Parts: sequence; C-alpha cells; structure tokens
Amino acid sequence: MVTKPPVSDVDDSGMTVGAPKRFAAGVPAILSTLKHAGREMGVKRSAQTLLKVNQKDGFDCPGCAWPEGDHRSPIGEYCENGAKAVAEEATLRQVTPEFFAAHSAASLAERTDFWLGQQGRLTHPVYLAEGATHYTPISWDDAFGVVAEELAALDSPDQAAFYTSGRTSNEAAFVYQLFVRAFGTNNLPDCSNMCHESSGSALSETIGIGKGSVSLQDLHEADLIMVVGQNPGTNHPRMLSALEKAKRAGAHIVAVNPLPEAGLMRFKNPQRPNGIAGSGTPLADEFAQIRVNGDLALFRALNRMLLEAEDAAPGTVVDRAFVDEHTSGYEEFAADVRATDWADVLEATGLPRIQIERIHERVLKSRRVVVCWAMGLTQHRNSVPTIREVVNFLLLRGNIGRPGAGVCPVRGHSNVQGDRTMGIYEKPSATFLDALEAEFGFAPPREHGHDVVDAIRAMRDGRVKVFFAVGGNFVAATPDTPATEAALRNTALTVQVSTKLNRSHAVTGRRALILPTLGRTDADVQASGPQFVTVEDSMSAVHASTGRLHPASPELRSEVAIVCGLAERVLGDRVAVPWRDFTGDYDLIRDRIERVIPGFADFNARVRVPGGFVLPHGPRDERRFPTATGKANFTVNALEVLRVPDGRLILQTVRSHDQYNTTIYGLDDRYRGIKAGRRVVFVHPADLAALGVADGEVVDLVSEWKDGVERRAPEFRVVAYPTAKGCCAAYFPETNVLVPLDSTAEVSNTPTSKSVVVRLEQRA
Ligand SMILES: Nc1nc2c(c(=O)[nH]1)N[C@H]1C(S)=C(S)[C@@H](COP(=O)(O)OP(=O)(O)OC[C@H]3O[C@@H](n4cnc5c(=O)[nH]c(N)nc54)[C@H](O)[C@@H]3O)O[C@H]1N2
Ligand SMILES: Nc1nc2c(c(=O)[nH]1)N[C@H]1C(S)=C(S)[C@@H](COP(=O)(O)OP(=O)(O)OC[C@H]3O[C@@H](n4cnc5c(=O)[nH]c(N)nc54)[C@H](O)[C@@H]3O)O[C@H]1N2
Ligand SMILES: [Mo]
Repeated sequence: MVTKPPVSDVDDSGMTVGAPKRFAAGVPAILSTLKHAGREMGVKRSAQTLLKVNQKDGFDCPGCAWPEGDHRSPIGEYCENGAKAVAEEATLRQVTPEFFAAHSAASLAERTDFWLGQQGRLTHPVYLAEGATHYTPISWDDAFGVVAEELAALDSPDQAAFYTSGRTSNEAAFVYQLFVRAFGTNNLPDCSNMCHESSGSALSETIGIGKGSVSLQDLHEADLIMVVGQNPGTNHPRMLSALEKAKRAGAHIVAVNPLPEAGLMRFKNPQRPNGIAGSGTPLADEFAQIRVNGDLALFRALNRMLLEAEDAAPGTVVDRAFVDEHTSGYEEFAADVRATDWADVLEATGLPRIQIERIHERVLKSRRVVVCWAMGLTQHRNSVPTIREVVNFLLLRGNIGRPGAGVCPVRGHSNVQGDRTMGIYEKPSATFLDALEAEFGFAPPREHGHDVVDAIRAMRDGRVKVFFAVGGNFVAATPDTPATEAALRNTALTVQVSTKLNRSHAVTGRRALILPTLGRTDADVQASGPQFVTVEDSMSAVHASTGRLHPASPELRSEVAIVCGLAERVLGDRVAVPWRDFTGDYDLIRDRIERVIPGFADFNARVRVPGGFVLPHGPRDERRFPTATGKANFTVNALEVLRVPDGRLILQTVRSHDQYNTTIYGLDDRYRGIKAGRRVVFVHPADLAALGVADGEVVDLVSEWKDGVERRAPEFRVVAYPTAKGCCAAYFPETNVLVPLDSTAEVSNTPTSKSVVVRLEQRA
C-alpha cells in the first residue's frame, strides 16, 4: 500500500511572516507557556505539574537533557518549551478504542503528526490484525502473545530490531536491553544514531569516553564559551540561564551558526526583574555566520593560528606540559594543520578572515574554554572529523580536565545519555557484555547489531521482520520517508510502546500493536508501592524522577512492566531473570544496574539523596584518557570544501520553536518570525535574486544526490531570511523525504540531515 504523504491537514492559509526576533524568552515566553499549559491541562493540573518540573522531589522534565543545577527556582525550574513538553504529555484529551473505531489506519496515515499528536493520550492496547482496516482493543496478555508468536516464527533473533527513543528511563532501558540480549540479538537501534552518535564516535576515539566533560559550574567559570551548531533559545532554553551567569562573571561567548538565532543574541530571563521589564542580557560577543558545514575549516584555521602564535612566542600558547604528558599524535596533527589553506577556509566557512582572526585573539586571551555543540555539528557526512578537530582545538591549550574548560555536546532527549549508559547500543563493548553474562548467567550475543539506518535497510531487504519500538516516532524521524515507510510495511509485525499517537502507528507491518504507556508525569504504582525512575542528564548527573499525576487510564502500564511482562512471555524460563520482581520493585533493577555498570555503587542510596550523583568521567576527573593509546589523541582531519553545483543550495533541516522533534506543539516559530505555518524555506535574499525566485513564492524542494534519484518535498513558501549565503533551512520532519537513506556520516552512520543539496523548483 502506498499512502499519499500528508502535505497538510492544517489550515495554514493565514500564515504570516514577520521579522526575526533579536532576543529570547522574556514576557512572550511566559504568555506562551500559560496558553499551552491551560489549553491541554486546565488550570489546576497545570499548577500541579509545572510546580514539580525538575524539582528534587518532582519529575524530570521530558523535554531536553540540560542539567538542573543546585539552586532551583521554587516557582518553576522549567522553560517555555519544557512546559509545552509537559502539557503535551499531561493533556486531558484521550485516544480511546472509540477513536480507533472511527478512524481507519489508512486514514491516520494521511494525517500530519501535528493532527495526530493533538488527539490526546493513548488509553488502551490496540491491535491491527492482518488485513484489518482498523485497530481494535486487545488485552495485554493477547498483545504479548502476538509478539511472542512472531518472534518465535523467526529463523534467527537477528530478524528482529528493537528501537529506543531517549525518554526511556534507566530502569526501563536496562531491562529492555537485557530482554533483547537474552532473546539473542544486539539489534538495538536508538534515536542517538540520528543525533549525537557523531559526538560519541569522535569523543570515544579521542578522549576515551563518548560524553561531555563539563559541569554547570565549569560553564559558569569559563572565560570563553563557543556555542557551535546549536539553537539553545529553542531547544535548551535553560542553557540561556547558564550562559547569562557566565557572562555576568566575565565570560565571552562566540556563536557559530548559519542562522542568527535569537537565543544566541540576547536573553531576557523571565526569572529576573531586568528580564521582564528591562532589555535583558546580550549573549554572543561574536556571531560567526558560518556556511553550513564550514566548522571543520574554522577549527582547522583556529588550530593553525594557535600553532603559529606558539612559533612566534614559544612556550606561551600551546600547553606543552599537558600535550607531552597526556596526549598522543601531536606532531602528525601539527604538521598537517600547518598546511591548512586559507583559501579553502574562507570558501568553506564563508567568513571574513578578519573575523576568524578576532576569534583567535579571544581564544588566546582565554585560559578556560568550553565548546558546546549540537545537531549543527553532528548531522553532516564529515561530522566525526569535525568534532575530532574541535577536540584538537581544546587539547592544544589543555582545555580538558580542568575547571572552566572542556567538551560540551548538548544532548537532546532527556535520557538519551542514560539509555546508552544502560546498554542501549548496537555495538556493545566486550566488557559490558562480560559483566552482563557474569550477572545473569546467559551468553549474550557478541556480534554487533543494526543501527537505525542499517535497520531500515534490513527491513527493506526482508532481513528484519519484527520491529519493536519503546517510544519515539521512527517513521517520521528517520530519513528518506517513502523508502523507510516501504521498509516498515515490508515487516510481519510492528509494535509501538507509546504515550501519544504518531505517524509510526499508521505505517505498519502486516500486523501491528500500539501499547500505551505511562509517561514521566504519571504516578507509577507497582506491587511494592509507588515507584520512581532515574535519568542521566547531559552532564552525567543521575537523579530520580517521580511522576504524580493520575494516569489517563487504568490500562496504562509502565515501560518497565511492559518490557518485563513481554520478556517473561517470550523467554519463559530460558534465562533466570526475576522479571516479575523487577516490575514489582524498581530498587531490584537498580541493584542489578549497580552490579553490571561502573559508577553506580550504592545506587539505591545515592539516588535517594536529593539531586542525585554524578557518574565518574576519566578525562574530567583525573585527566585519565581510556583510549587505545591510553592518552588523549590528536587526529588528522582532512578539509574538504562542500561545493554545490550552480543554482543549488545546501539545505539544513531544523526544529521550529513549536515542536519537539516529530511532536508538533503548534504552528508558530516565534523567534524566526513565522506564524501559523510550517511549510517554509528560509533563503538569503542574494540567493533569491540570483535564482530569480521571489520572497513569498511557493516552490518544491528537490534534493539531488549521487544516486541520481530526485527526492521532492512539495509546496514550501519562500522566506527571504538572513541565513548564510548559499544555504537554506526548512523544518524537520516535513523535509525528511529529501535526505537519502544512504547519505550518512562517516563512522557514525548518522543521516546527513544538515547538509542536503537542493534546488528550488518554481511551480507552474
Ligand atoms: N523544544 C525543543 N527542545 C528540544 C528538541 C525539540 O525538538 N524541541 N529536540 C531535542 C533533541 S532530540 C535534540 S538533538 C536537540 C537539538 O538541538 P539543536 O541542535 O539546537 O536543534 P536544531 O534545530 O537541529 O538546530 C541546529 C542548529 O545548528 C545550526 N546549524 C545547522 N547546520 C550547521 C552547520 O553546518 N554549522 C553550524 N555551526 N551550525 C549549523 C542551525 O542553524 C541550528 O541553529 O534539542 C532537544 N531539545
Ligand atoms: N531531518 C531531520 N531528521 C531528524 C533530525 C533532524 O534534525 N533533522 N533530528 C534527529 C534527532 S536529533 C532525533 S533525537 C530523532 C528523534 O526521533 P524519535 O525519538 O524517534 O522521535 P520523537 O519525535 O522524539 O518521538 C516522539 C514520540 O515519542 C512517544 N513518547 C513520548 N514520551 C514517551 C514516553 O515517555 N514513553 C514512550 N514509550 N513513548 C513516549 C510519543 O508517542 C511521541 O509521539 O529525530 C532525528 N531526525
Ligand atoms: Mo536528538
């Protein structure tokens, strides 16, 4: 079956385009918070939930993974977009069996994710039988029976794939990977494969651990913070408070981005008097409006200049003591980087040389440097080399493993980092598997499994026949939408453990199940009483999260209960794991985590201390680098300029201010001046003039890749916008159709969602 992709089922005829904003937050953010919260939850539930977000006795915000700090505001430690995430989950609307009786699966496939998300919380397990047109209610027992039957019918456990999105708690993630490995496969693709995988790959190789090395305190103490390829005003709004604090303590900020994002420019902190009435705090001291994909060139240029400054005044620029004692590969790196060609740098970055020199001057004056980054660095073909070059930059001046300095990959989903720590990884280390084997007495599979892109290929080719997802919206989040949809439709069974309806429920295998689950905000009561779960933030702090709301329906089960119930049904007594005890008391799961995963000693006691605890991190704590060489590694990273044919632009796919990945909260992108619409493409006025396209015109976006296939996203309104020249931007997931499945990053295999070559095709 082929369904028509939903162009739009929302009325965007009233779309308006205004000027981009020059500051983030302030009063408009407060008003937007109240509007979303009130609409979804009503006044009482809003007050009940918003007061508990990120408090030490409350629940972890289901929004981003930015850490909470010790001094929490008693009236609200959340942001506008955190409030939208909470409202989205705690909504009073419901998707009941009657809803499924009224809407066929095929009709749902013609809806946008915006419409689907607006229908409310899922209340019952439902089943789409083979050949059926509608989902119908099914008991939990029968649902587990369907999964067990399909898994038993496989020739090999490797014919199943088990996806995870990053909201899953540590406890659920741990039992999930345990079940999957006991079943017999490492096919554990997760959203991280599309997100910070490039950071994990580059950091593991160079510093020996795939996680950031800074704390909030480090940001507050830094002299220079570089925010590269990240839009914190929208995606990590609480980070603006940390930047503001650093600024007030004298730090300088350099923002590197093709777009002049409002949150990088000025912050009106709604929790400070001057944020409400005054003009707020200016953030970026330097805004480098880089061409998409120019970052490797920028950091190579900065590194070259640092080496030249060292030549001019030996012993004053490079931290020789650190380099000699703690690093490897310096000479080879230095020889290569000295040969960096300025012409290439200027072409790749599109920046004036004088600005790069100014940034260099700031670096020279700064003893403590932090580099923060997100998707603007991770979703390109050369993302891993780019991030390695960032590491080179920090290593040169010893900016790792001391206060006020380090690497800060800012994570996305609230527990995506914790899920990895718990073993949600298709390439587990031998050490991890040995520990699992010692604890649970079965031999886990050793062969590496499929990541996201490989899982799609395997479904397409009939090598994976059962697709199971704990959370997320696989169909909409992945690249090459028609190819991915065909792959999923080629399976025997798709199962989605979800809180809300989304497109992945409408694009199914021969049979399908939707299993409704409790979210972060919901009270979770099991045999031993009320439970809490734990999560790990972007800075390796682990803490408890306790939901308190009355669940949408008594049929909802926790993710732990679903995974353990299914494991018991599928595995019977093939392994000696007390699944039922685990469900009854999550402390018992934490006891096992403590025995398998380093850093969790005394887990149950330490996580009950308000605020939790921080996991060990060799480079951060003691300048110990657990790499292959036992040292931090300098690397050599080739500079290739991304050139596009005449008349083409590099498209980057971004988030609007009113969405959480594939969950669309609303149709405004306040900071970029867009109201009541999403099908827009932001292009520089000079490019429009050269292309002969007018602002306001409607065009198709057509991507061109070396496989010769033309991928098309129809009907986007052109918005003249001050982006970097030669580049354009449009929202994800509407533009995922344009990203070729096989266009992925070297090493990390992450889809290249930030560098897609497109042309704008005028509609007849
Ligand atoms: N409200 C809200 N919060 C979220 C999310 C959400 O959707 N909504 N998503 C969560 C998740 S999973 C993640 S991963 C994070 C994502 O957080 P971000 O990475 O901030 O998200 P994007 O919208 O992808 O923004 C990418 C930024 O990089 C810039 N950029 C693009 N290409 C380049 C480049 O080549 N070089 C440079 N220097 N910059 C570039 C873009 O202009 C944009 O500002 O946010 C998390 N938090
Ligand atoms: N073109 C393009 N594509 C991208 C990106 C991009 O920048 N550009 N970004 C990529 C990135 S960074 C990421 S992280 C991925 C995101 O990929 P995913 O994580 O797969 O997608 P989400 O939209 O975050 O998933 C939303 C769904 O999660 C479910 N959900 C929410 N809370 C819970 C919960 O507590 N439990 C369970 N079981 N389910 C829950 C709801 O049903 C909701 O519909 O997308 C990637 N795709
Ligand atoms: Mo992400």
